[in-house]
Amino acid sequence: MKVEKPNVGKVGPTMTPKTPKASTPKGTETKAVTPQDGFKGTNRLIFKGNKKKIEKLLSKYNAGKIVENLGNDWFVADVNPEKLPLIFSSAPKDVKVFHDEKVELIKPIELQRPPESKKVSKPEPKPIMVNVANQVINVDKVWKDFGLTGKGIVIAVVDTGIYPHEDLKDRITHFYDATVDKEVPPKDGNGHGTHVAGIAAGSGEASDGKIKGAAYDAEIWGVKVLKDNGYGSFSDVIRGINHVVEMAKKTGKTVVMNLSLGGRAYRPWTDDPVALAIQEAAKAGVIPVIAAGNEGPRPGTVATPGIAPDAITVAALDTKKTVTMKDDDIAKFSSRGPVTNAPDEESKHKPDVAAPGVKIWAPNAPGSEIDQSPWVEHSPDRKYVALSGTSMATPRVAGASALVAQAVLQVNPDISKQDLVGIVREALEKTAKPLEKEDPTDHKPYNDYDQGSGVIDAYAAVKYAMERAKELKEVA
Ligand SMILES: [Ca+2]
Repeated sequence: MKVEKPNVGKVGPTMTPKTPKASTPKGTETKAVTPQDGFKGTNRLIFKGNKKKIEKLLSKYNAGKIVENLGNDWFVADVNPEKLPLIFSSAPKDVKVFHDEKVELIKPIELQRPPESKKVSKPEPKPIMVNVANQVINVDKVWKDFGLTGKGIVIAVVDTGIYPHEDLKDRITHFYDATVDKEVPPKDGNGHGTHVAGIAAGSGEASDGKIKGAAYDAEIWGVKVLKDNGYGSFSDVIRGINHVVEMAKKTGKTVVMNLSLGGRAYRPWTDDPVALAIQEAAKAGVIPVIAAGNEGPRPGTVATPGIAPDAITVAALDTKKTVTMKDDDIAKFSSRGPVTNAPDEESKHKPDVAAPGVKIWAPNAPGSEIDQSPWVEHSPDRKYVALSGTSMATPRVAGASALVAQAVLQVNPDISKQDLVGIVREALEKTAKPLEKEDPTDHKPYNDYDQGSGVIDAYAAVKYAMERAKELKEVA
């Protein structure tokens, strides 16, 4: 019997990026930036390629020098602004050149209140709502029937950091601040990364188990790539991604990487450095789960690096706080496909799956920007906050991915990391349940540009993945 190898990506081995255009890409013209943005300047170029060749190119035109090594043959150089066009047009074919650009966390909806709503008084703290999210995607059934909890799997949270909340602190085994290139104790002055980590892997310790992440016994790595105000640069995000890949190689661990961040995607993924770094991570056996963005319901709003073909890109479901899916909708804010400027038909199709992302309770980082926001609802003890966004939908999928990966490794411990990436993705997509109703935002039936394959079903995905892992073991 011939068993098909899982498809790691939708696009296949199209890893050769196109040579960047000689002109300045649209949208990267000089912008007013301040150092507080976490963005270090418009004269910084990101290079991918052989260091000697890059140095030769820079010195030939006396254009500047390499100032940062981002890992995996990615570098940053400070370049004389007058020489920028020359460097773009003169780079050898095997050296890729990109502008360093600004990136930001995908802001929770609660923090995007229109100015007039500032008159509204802060919501009164209410008793903690039990999240229905784990039930909706059948994660609780995976815990109960299979005893899978994410144990032995790493979830790397590439975000604003992680506060050592009771629900998380015992399992944060590694913390790296990519914005200063240092290992430091876990911290999060923003609160976004803490909330995200809790949705992926929180134990529920501070809530008697009420507010749990999907993979509540997974190991957690925190990678801070965004400043406390939520902004950062492509270069720091690439450094963070490469750090996760290096750590995965060094430890041999199975790693799911969550990115609830993004920037406007105005170029094909083949010309986008962060999307390319994600592609490399997936090829190296790391499972990338990425938020679609909160720019919906307008079509063509999926953010980068969510446009990367090998990313599992996540849309936000509004469960209406009920377990039944009959009343569910894709959240209005959830970014919709098709991917703009996709280089081919296949990579137009994003997002990939959907998961609950409206009013999600998860750990609060005390003193953080989110904690201090007057628009955010807290639990009475202030241990948890409720937030909405594709940022909140994504880590639930990352947690479910960890459960699926754990199941696959139980059946087939010798499976290659690349096959594992492919099986996790395939299992989540093939078993997802699409909403079969009208999207109230455009009065058309929901399609795959709204919800991808549909709402994930962790239980069905685990069963599917175990079968596939068994098949692969038999042919090995
Ligand atoms: Ca519902």
